Amino acid sequence: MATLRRITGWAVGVFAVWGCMITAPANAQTHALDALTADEIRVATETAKADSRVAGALFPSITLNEPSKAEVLAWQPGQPLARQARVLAMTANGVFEILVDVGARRLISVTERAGAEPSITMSEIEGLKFVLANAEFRSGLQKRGITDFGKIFCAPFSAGYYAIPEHEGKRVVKVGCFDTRRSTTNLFGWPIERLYALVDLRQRTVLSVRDDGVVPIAQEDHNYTEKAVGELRDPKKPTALSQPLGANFRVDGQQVTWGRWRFHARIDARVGTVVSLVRWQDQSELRSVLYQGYLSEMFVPYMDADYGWYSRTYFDIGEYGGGALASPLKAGVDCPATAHFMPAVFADDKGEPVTTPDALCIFERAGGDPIWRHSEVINQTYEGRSNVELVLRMAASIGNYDYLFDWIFNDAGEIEVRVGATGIDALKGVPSRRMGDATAAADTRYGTLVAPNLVAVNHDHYFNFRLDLDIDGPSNSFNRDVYKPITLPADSPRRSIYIVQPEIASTEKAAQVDGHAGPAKLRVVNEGRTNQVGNPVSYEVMVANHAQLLLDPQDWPAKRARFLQHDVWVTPYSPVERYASGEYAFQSRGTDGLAVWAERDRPIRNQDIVLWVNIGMHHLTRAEDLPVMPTIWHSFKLRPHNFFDRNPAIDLPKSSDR
Ligand SMILES: [Cu+2]
Repeated sequence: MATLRRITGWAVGVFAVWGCMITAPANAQTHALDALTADEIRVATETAKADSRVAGALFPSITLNEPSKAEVLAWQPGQPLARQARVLAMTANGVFEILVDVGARRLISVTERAGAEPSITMSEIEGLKFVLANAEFRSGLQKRGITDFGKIFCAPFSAGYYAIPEHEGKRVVKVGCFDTRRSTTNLFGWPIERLYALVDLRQRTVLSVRDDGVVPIAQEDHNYTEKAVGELRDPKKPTALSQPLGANFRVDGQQVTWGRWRFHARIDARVGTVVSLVRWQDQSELRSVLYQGYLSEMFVPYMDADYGWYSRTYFDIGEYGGGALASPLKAGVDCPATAHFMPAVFADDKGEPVTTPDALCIFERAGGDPIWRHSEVINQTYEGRSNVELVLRMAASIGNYDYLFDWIFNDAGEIEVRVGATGIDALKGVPSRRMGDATAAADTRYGTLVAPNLVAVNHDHYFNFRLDLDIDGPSNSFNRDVYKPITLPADSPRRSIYIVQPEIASTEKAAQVDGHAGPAKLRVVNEGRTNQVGNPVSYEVMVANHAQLLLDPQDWPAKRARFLQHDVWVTPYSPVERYASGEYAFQSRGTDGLAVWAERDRPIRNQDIVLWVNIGMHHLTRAEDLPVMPTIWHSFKLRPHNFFDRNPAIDLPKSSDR
């Protein structure tokens, strides 16, 4: 194991677990940003229940209420620590935001939020069985040959917001079911199509049933166990990562040290992985890069006009919760066998703690790539170093889809954020079995026939990341290096080149970036600090995958997802501006969130600023997506730009090569 730099106040008593070094401080000290423990969740629930209005409430979320940024930055291990919980309570009468001082077991505040609709809770999903008591819905199922209602799975599809008068004041989902008679691993392969119940989750009533006619249920096997797949190819000889001397990272509670990098990582029930206090140990100085980063929202609009489908425009993070749906990672498949696994504790909607084992994994990987090299033909010299990176990973299973969320750190000071999409396409039952069928043209207007009786509906996936970059401290500016082609004077043999024009944005609107506006490099700059030759220090944000939302801006889903109007936004830091879709995404109306905040056009130069980066994809479906999709990755990268005086990976010794 390589020598690890010791961080002041950490690391006392070192022992090895799972092949990596875990340090147990003598006085186990909670970090200011640690997720709530099981005990803290219990105290939060108990304390919140002391308010009579909360009697009988469901708790859609109970999470850490972070100390202020100033407090976190000033805090040193060993100092007393205020621990607060943010409790969301939902009753038939209202929604309450409750702040609890967990240490003092004291109610700080209870605020009623009129009209707020929290994310869908597990109790609401489990309670959907009342739909099957509806005679019209039962009759619709029977018409489709379903007589055993124990052999179906009914899903709550969030119904969005469309200013439909009958929906006003209600907590609306559309319920559609799947035939599970043949199902082992795949719950979504046999849709019972064109039969939907519109449901009010609050009153637990069926508002209406829509039956647009019987569609045959798929007959083929869409499971994906080895047995279901059929003949298997010959097994491969093992290809495994091996770390015979142990790993090079250190995990201390929720703090991670690897190479020059130090950061804190927790899983939040709503947004999933939250990476905080990302810093680079530069000689004796711990230099700040990213105060905090997380996925603030996802948006997955389906492109199908039919009744059961037009409303499928999911805000997965705000409507369902990305972190609470973390699925345990399997060693040797989801993460290398050498990985270190960490559990996550969440609150269920009764306010009880629930532990998800192996929710996060951390591992190093050497992919056989050089981090840098040069071979010189003239004097026959060669120097190169291998790239080893550190990966922090979680996976969320949100309905039919599985998403992998990676934060990847390397020795060149770069951070890559990758989102992997796998799992099962949303499938629509159709009469067509082959493209030659008379019904095929109509059936495939909105998607691809991927198997007999199944169309995978076209859709998009968007991911909005909130990145509170603090490049050598909070006072930063947003700079766009615009590549500008110029024509050279007539006496020049060369006709054209480009020059680079830096443009520092003074306000929010000036900083909004649209990829189609032309090529530019985007950087967060600290204008108050320079590197050795006098250039201001900065980090570049390199976005590999933008996708443009093609919806009419006046269409309700687009109004609710206005954070997709620009590829990159910059706002001044505000602790209450946390999610691009606003605090409450379920049935939101576009009256909260990034686009609303940015309307103020606040000053952002030499301020504590936050970047909001959108990445996305159009998913034109295909046969290979079945029965489970091969993982497709989308990403962006944070990359130092004049932050250092030279290549920060230049000091890697040859003995690190793999
Ligand atoms: Cu997709």
